[in-house]
Amino acid sequence: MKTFSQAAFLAAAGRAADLPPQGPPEVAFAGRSNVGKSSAINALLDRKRLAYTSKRPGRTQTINFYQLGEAARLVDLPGYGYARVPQPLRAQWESLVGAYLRARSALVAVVVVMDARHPLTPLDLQLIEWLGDVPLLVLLSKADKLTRAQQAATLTKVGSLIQAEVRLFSSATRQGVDECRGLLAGWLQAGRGNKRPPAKGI
Ligand SMILES: Nc1nc2c(ncn2[C@@H]2O[C@H](COP(=O)(O)OP(=O)(O)OP(=O)(O)O)[C@@H](O)[C@H]2O)c(=O)[nH]1
Ligand SMILES: [Mg+2]
Repeated sequence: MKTFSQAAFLAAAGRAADLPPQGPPEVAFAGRSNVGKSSAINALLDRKRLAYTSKRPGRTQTINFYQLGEAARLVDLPGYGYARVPQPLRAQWESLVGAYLRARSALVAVVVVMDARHPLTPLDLQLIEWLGDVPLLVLLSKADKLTRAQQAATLTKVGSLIQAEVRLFSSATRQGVDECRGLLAGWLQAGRGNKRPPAKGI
């Protein structure tokens, strides 16, 4: 999909009321804080700093929308599970991200990013269960931190436990980038005529 190289920032929403109107099919990136969601979006779009990244967890606090040409959007979600975020902010995360994931009929697939060294945390599993049957891609990120043998073992383990596409990924070495583009392009193209119904309660 050539639109991966035609990305532009579209909008940031800090409250559900600020979400931009629905448009073309969207794929959202969810996962724990600091696992590399924003870095994965930059790698897929071949841009260094379109999505803001940081060594400190909790960098992305708004839902950020990136437009790919006319035909698609990628959506960077704030991370969850960062223990030092105060309780009211966690409630804000739930109301913002929950509202988005529940009601967005343009959402055709979700990428759940997990650190390949610590996959399938309880919060990851809760999210996946809640998402129900939306097409799912699990990215095992920071794969460059694992040996080849560890990568293979992690891929097999996660693939056997989760009903989803599962891929090793590294924004640092670009491992997995082309394959993920292919998967996402397929979902985005199919999604043009086939938007999902809204999910029920969180
Ligand atoms: N070695 C390595 N480091 C990575 C990779 N991807 C991201 N990082 C680093 O991990 C840190 C967090 O990356 P982000 O992309 O900001 O993570 P995020 O999931 O968007 O984090 P929040 O917005 O806080 O939820 C940064 O220091 C990145 O440079 C990767 O593939 N390999
Ligand atoms: Mg981020």
